[in-house]
Amino acid sequence: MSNRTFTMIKPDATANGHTGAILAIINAAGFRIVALKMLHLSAEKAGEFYAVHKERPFYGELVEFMSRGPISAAILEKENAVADFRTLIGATNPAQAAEGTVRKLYATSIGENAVHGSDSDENAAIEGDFFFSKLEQF
Ligand code: 3AN
Repeated sequence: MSNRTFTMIKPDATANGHTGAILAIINAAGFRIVALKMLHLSAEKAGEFYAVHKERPFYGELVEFMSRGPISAAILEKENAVADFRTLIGATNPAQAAEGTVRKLYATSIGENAVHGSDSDENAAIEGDFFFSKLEQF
């Protein structure tokens, strides 16, 4: 089991001014931020990041949304990081997200759901390396 996961604060949460609040929740839950940057993905880069979802009906919408405005990307460290972070952010659909989770607090829909969290140790490493060189991971 790895102790790292990867997250993005998505364009909706960024535009709504929730970046600081979400980072504070992440820290308060015991995650250490070991890489962090704010950037605006091109549609091409967003499409590359979400290539695993290429065949899903919402792929075009997802790429359009993720390239709509700036995001914050981060690598987080904590024991059992992947599973614990998914618990912290809540269900993909905010209507089903548990009370107190980041998506319950800040997501507006299943598509615009405030944050991303890796779904496996393997993907956490791939996704972190997509955004950060080894020199930028502490
Ligand atoms: P999660 O981010 O909770 O792991 P996935 O991997 O099923 O969820 O989906 C990846 C992203 O695709 C979600 N974060 C969400 O932004 C978007 N998405 C998932 N399902 C839908 C849907 N039915 N309609 C629009 N966007 C969706």
